[in-house]
Amino acid sequence: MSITRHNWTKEEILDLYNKPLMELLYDAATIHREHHDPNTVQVSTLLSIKTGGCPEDCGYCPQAARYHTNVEGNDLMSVHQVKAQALRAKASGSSRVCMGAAWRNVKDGPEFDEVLEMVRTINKLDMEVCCTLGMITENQAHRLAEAGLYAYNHNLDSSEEYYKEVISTRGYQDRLDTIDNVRKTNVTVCSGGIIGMGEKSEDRAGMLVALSTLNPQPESVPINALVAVDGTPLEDQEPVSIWEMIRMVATTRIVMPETQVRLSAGRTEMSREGQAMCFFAGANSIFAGDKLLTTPNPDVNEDMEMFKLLGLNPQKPFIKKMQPETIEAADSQYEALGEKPKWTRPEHRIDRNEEAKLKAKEVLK
Ligand code: SAM
Ligand code: DTB
Ligand code: SF4
Repeated sequence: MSITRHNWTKEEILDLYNKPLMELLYDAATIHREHHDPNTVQVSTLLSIKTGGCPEDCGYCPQAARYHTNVEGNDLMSVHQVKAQALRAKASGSSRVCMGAAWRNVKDGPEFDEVLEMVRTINKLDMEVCCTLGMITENQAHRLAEAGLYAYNHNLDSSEEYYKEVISTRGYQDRLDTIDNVRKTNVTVCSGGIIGMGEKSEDRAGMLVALSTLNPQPESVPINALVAVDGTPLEDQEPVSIWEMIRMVATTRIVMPETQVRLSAGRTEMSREGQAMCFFAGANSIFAGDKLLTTPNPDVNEDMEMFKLLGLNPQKPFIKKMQPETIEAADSQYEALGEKPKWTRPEHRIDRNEEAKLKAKEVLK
């Protein structure tokens, strides 16, 4: 049985990533079988509860207000709408709903109170609830935990070095601090990243060092292939090849044997054979539903056909960890503190982000 190590070095991880493919696949598949049922894949559905208009400058993101993309911004969805979508997701075989908001960080107030009510509502449907709302304080993490949150998604997205080439409105440490805040509760951590942003293999290894040296390691690690969206600074990035995705999944599996590795954005560009290789290499989770947050994802029926073809079964909820209890707002131990945390804003210049911003101004004139 392989043990979970928290001292992986970049060199060791690069050596794994660059191994002859058949050896890498064999090692990853062996470790996968020691820790997981290889025929079970966890299925999550994404729900964009607050779309677009984000103040951040993430170079990959179609929801950043400063770039000119075709994303239509929306106010926060209602609890009623969220419940209806969650029921649909459950009926189509999802065990988890992941609610995403285009926020830099959570602010205490009526909108966060609504999100807490959404968490309570979905947990009562006996589905795992995940949120990805940007940076959160320890108090906000406790309030989410009390509502019945199962997981919090907060990606490191790349190595610390390459992060600076992609985002200037916050720092890597802000991300790590939020993960730390989540770890002070019973909520599980979901954190991964994106490949195909122009980073080197060293950066991919660097991101895996940052994730695998967390103790405990994240319970889920999403590996996204960049969806290059028109109007974003990364619109012209070449798509990553499936071989890089397979290598990344396999390496992630080896360095984080117990985590659920999620084959995330980018599946519309992947063949069934390519995805099957990723499952063989240790991916055991996907996002299902015809939309990710704002971009397309394979049709649910086609995914279920693929599962049938490969003999895969959707994972039942709360297999890895017990269902959290939901505490009603009236019985809460934690009140809104109205804190004004000092998340950083390095604001170093990233030329391609500036160009995309100027181009957007021209288009909007
Ligand atoms: N605003 C919050 C944040 O940044 O943490 C939550 C939502 S944000 C859209 C969640 C994650 O989506 C990002 O960390 C990134 O990994 C992923 N993402 C966003 N745009 C993407 C794209 N074009 N391609 C692949 N992944 C993307
Ligand atoms: C994650 O790692 N990938 C998801 C989820 N966590 C929030 C988001 C992918 C977004 C892809 C671009 C879009 O649809 O806007
Ligand atoms: Fe905003 Fe998150 Fe998109 Fe960055 S990734 S622009 S923080 S929604």
